[in-house]
Amino acid sequence: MPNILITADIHLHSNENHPINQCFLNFLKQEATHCQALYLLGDIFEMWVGDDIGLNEQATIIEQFKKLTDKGVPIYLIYGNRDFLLGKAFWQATGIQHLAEPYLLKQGDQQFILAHGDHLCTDDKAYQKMRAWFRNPFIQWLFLKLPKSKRLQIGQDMRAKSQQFSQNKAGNIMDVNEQAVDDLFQQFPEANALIHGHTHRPDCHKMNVNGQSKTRWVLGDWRPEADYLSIDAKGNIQCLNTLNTRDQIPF
Ligand SMILES: [Mn+2]
Repeated sequence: MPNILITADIHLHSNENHPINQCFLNFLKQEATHCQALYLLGDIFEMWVGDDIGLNEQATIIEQFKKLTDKGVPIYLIYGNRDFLLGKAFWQATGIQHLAEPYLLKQGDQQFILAHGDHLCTDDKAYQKMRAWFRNPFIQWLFLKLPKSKRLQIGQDMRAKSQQFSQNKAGNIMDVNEQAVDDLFQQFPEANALIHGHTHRPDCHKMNVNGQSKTRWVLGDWRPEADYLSIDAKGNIQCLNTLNTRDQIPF
């Protein structure tokens, strides 16, 4: 039986010819073609300021998603902090299904909590405030009423600001908060592992919650290694990478 594949934080560029886009396209055409299901844990796109813009810019990737779902490969997506405006036209064009986070995935005897991961970074108070604001449906509705050029401008400004803030903030503030992770495991006591992205700190952390050993898998951002997790029918999980993108992807 084919495996479940999970990845996150591709941050696909608006230019389709960008090496990261080509690398992800190859992943969809090769590794993902025979999988049981593909789970995308947010920030698949670097910026998404409306389906009317994104579906055009990302036409090649969209078409490949559609080919896969038409072929019977289910694809599921959790919003990231950059692509939470993916809307109805996107789901229709791709056949991808949206999952609310946290999502509990069951495979074999194992259960996995899936999330983008940004809501676990509770030490970054300013970010959490901003997140609540942008996730407000009324704010989103207003934003999507703006002309394309204005939305692109705002998106680019926010991107630049976020890069600037990240450089000035202490590293630990932008990582997940241990208590928040602990709370999430308490909420899903049957889960053996948590899988998330967002922090771009790929790792496999072992921890103890109420005397039980748990694992926290953190997916990287495909720079330089195009990481993904593969879960077999029994629920065994392993980290793989499709290729080393070190020489291809400008930082
Ligand atoms: Mn993110």
